[in-house]
Amino acid sequence: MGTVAIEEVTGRIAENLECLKRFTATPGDGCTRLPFTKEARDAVNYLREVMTEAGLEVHEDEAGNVIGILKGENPDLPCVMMGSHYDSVVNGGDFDGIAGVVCAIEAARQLKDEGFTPKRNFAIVGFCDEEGMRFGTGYFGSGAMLGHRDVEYCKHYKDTDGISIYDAMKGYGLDPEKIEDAKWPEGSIGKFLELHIEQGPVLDAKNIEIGLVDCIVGIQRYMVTVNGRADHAGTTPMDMRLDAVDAATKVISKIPDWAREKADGTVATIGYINTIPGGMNIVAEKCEFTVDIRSKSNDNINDIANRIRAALDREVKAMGGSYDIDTKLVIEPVMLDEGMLDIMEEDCKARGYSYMRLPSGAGHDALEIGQVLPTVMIFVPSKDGRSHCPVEFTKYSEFAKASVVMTGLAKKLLAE
Ligand code: HGY
Ligand code: MN
Ligand code: MN
Ligand code: MN
Repeated sequence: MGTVAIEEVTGRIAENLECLKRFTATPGDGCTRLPFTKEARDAVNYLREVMTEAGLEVHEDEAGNVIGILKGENPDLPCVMMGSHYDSVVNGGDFDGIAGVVCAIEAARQLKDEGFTPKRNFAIVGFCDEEGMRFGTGYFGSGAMLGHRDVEYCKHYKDTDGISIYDAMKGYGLDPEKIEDAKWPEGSIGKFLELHIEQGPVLDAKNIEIGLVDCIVGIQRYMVTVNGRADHAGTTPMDMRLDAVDAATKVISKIPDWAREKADGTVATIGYINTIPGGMNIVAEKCEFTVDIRSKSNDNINDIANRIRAALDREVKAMGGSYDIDTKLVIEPVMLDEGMLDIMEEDCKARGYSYMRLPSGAGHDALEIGQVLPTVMIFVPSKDGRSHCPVEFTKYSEFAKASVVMTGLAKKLLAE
């Protein structure tokens, strides 16, 4: 059996992704597929069907990941794993994460269609809750696979309705007490490959077809709550207030400049601000806000996090209140595997695909897995660099090109 025509690869990827667009809580307004929801369940059921049709042995683990195995001659060898996440942000795009899951299934289909029998297992994974959108965390499924998530973690983090990961998992039909069973045995995963949209402007602006990702930024995420005192907005003199918003905004307004000053791509984002009780004629008792800091330099991230703490000490003390910081995520930058990047670079040259090496400013399951295993990513262009919004777009033919290049890498690794 010969290699699969690129047109057929394009068609199969398109069919799967067009079907998956249905599984959103906000039809007509982007993809909203949060973990442990009906939309997640429907998407996983569809992925199970497609994995089964592709000849994979399918199961779901205790963390909500969906896994399809293309059996190798010697299943005891460390497997080659390829995948991405099936969850999304709110009102996000139709390709972030899920396209990497579909292209991983397509890689297995291509190898089966060629009659290729791998020496070792080829594990195709759709990860649960990479985004951290619902609970403010991130990399839940990939972290659990590595043994980095436990029952206490599941009980601690809650969504804005006060539902913990623990209770959300139970509602989804999982047993959170067994979360640690999602860990794969030491040494059972050899290498991890992830295909993903760039989510930034570089490839599209340079009209380059393939991104070979050489590093992924580190990320720190916090939920800060400034505690003041609720008072009447009309009768309370300015010098008698414990105004949580006044203190919080004095800190918030400084954070973007601290990132800009680094002048090396470091970024800091305040994505969520909320006041409690939230009345226009009530001096806010509390002001909560998220901080998302990213950089290729871990020192830069730590420096900005420390400056935030120092500013909170100063401004909140002056206001007479207090503050709490809930640490949601701390993950260091990761360098990806040069050897695997070189193999894909040679293949791009042979196929005549334009390519470039570039860093990832977005976090990915590869960021979590790359902390401990040889990992590589391949990017496809994002139209106008837009992502995490309904206009996110990549041509299916662009996915197909990256898919055949990553499948070529997988085939080499599976033949060893
Ligand atoms: O936030 C991110 O970078 C990713 O999309 N989860
Ligand atoms: Mn993603
Ligand atoms: Mn994302
Ligand atoms: Mn990501």
